[in-house]
Amino acid sequence: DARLNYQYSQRADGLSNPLAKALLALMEQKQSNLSVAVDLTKKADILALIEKIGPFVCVIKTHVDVIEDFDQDFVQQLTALSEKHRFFIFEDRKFADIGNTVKLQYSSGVYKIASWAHITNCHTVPGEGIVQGLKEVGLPLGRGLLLLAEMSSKGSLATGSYTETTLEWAEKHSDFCIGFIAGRRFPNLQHDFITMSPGIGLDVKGDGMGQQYRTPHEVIVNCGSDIIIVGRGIYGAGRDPVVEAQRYKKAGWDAYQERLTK
Ligand code: 5FU
Repeated sequence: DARLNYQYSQRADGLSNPLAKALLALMEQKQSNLSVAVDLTKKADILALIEKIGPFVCVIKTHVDVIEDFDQDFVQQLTALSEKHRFFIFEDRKFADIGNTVKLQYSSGVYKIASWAHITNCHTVPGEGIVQGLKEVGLPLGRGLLLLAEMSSKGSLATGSYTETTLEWAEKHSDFCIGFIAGRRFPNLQHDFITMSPGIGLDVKGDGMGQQYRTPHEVIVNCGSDIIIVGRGIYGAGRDPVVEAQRYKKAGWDAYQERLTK
């Protein structure tokens, strides 16, 4: 796959979605392929963490349904931080229902995810209609979708023909699908896609609840992924998030540089 040796910014031509192009350009500008998963439950804690690590990331990944005091002000402050520090917002919602329902879940309710999240994702277990439903809402707003082609957790059922069919739907909806959540790059696809990999850790191998960690080098150099997603490795107990964000940013970027010269 020749595109493994392309710079991120050179890959923009292979993707039609404008948000995907902007993300690839930003990664090159900020020299960051680091996405941080900010899985904290208090609005103030999340915003304070993002204020500190924002300069080092290309994407901030949220789970807004775990925030105890979520409100519209959180969205405004998060959006302001994304403009100040220049990162994209990825709500890791993992939609998993029929097209009509996910349209409502994406656009409406308490969270109104489509109104502020540049990127969201979905499972493909309900069939292709989930992509169609999300696309009806997200494409006119300039959003991008990641399909969960694989998961990092032990025993995941997203393998084999499930993963293969997921790739087909991404190809078919490449105007809206910007890439995959997966542990590796998928070869021989017609379009280019951005691969984002969770389950990244430099110090530990797992969390005792099924999470499995691999290093930035392993996923980016050996497996061809594009963006590392790191959560507790950055903000976990006893860690200095600024030190860790810089450490993971460097590990991710060094791995990418190594891949370019392979
Ligand atoms: F799709 C996935 C997956 O396959 N594995 C994950 O771990 C998503 N995740 C998310 O990445 C998960 O919901 C957390 O938000 C984050 C990983 O956090 P950690 O603290 O680095 O384990």
